[in-house]
Amino acid sequence: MSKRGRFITLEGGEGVGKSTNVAFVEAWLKERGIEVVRTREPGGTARAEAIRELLLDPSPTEPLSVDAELLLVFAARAQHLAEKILPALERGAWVVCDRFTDATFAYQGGGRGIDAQRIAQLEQFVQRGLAPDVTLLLDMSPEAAKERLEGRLRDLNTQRDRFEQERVEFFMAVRRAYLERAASAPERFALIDAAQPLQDVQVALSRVLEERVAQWR
Ligand code: Z5A
Repeated sequence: MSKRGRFITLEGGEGVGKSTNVAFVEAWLKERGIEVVRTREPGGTARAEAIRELLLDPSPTEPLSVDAELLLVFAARAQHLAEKILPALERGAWVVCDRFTDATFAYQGGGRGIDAQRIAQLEQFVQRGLAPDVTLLLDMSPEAAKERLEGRLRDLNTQRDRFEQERVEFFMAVRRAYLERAASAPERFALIDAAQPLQDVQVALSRVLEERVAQWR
């Protein structure tokens, strides 16, 4: 039987460089001969991506209730776990995921104000104890991250999604919640300064990966 794979997540506010660095982490692991499944949340499978559409839809005609948002996030996660994450880990592949449940504690908890214990109940129900082996938290000020995204929104001429329309106070609360979670589980989290030039961010990520891979192999 193959050894269970490792589960690596990247977290942080919008525009901190998660998508860019998920690709970097995937390439770094593949260069070392590791089978990698790269994925993201909300989403990662066809049905979970359909739920993502509902979550991001900025249509003002029917506001999404805070509880419905929380349950949709976990419905997408349940599907993602069953269809993609758990089968990959079980066959020995490593999973690199752009956001996971820490995002729920940060956005629905810190941002929307849902009690962390309620989120933890759903986490237990859906994940049955599964947690990432390491979480790479890319941290920078929301104002600076927003500036990065403004350029992209202008270049691509795209509409802001439901979360991108939130005010800076929302993203400050999200950042605080992420930092509190990192402080409460320092053995799982690696905190990376995402305001550095990309090359320096990736040097920092490589250091963490080298250390963890050496421990795990
Ligand atoms: N959400 C939730 O509420 N609850 C949950 O449980 C989960 C999610 C799982 C969609 O996520 C939304 O779902 C999310 C929270 C919610 N909304 N928000 N906010 P998403 O991951 O798709 O959304 P996102 O965070 O907005 O992704 P993003 O805008 O693509 O940001 P990113 O992936 O962190 O950044 P990036 O695309 O890699 O980089 C942004 C730009 O900066 C790009 O032009 C890069 O080339 C540039 N960049 C990257 N790094 C650097 C450095 N170091 N220097 C300079 N420029 C850089």
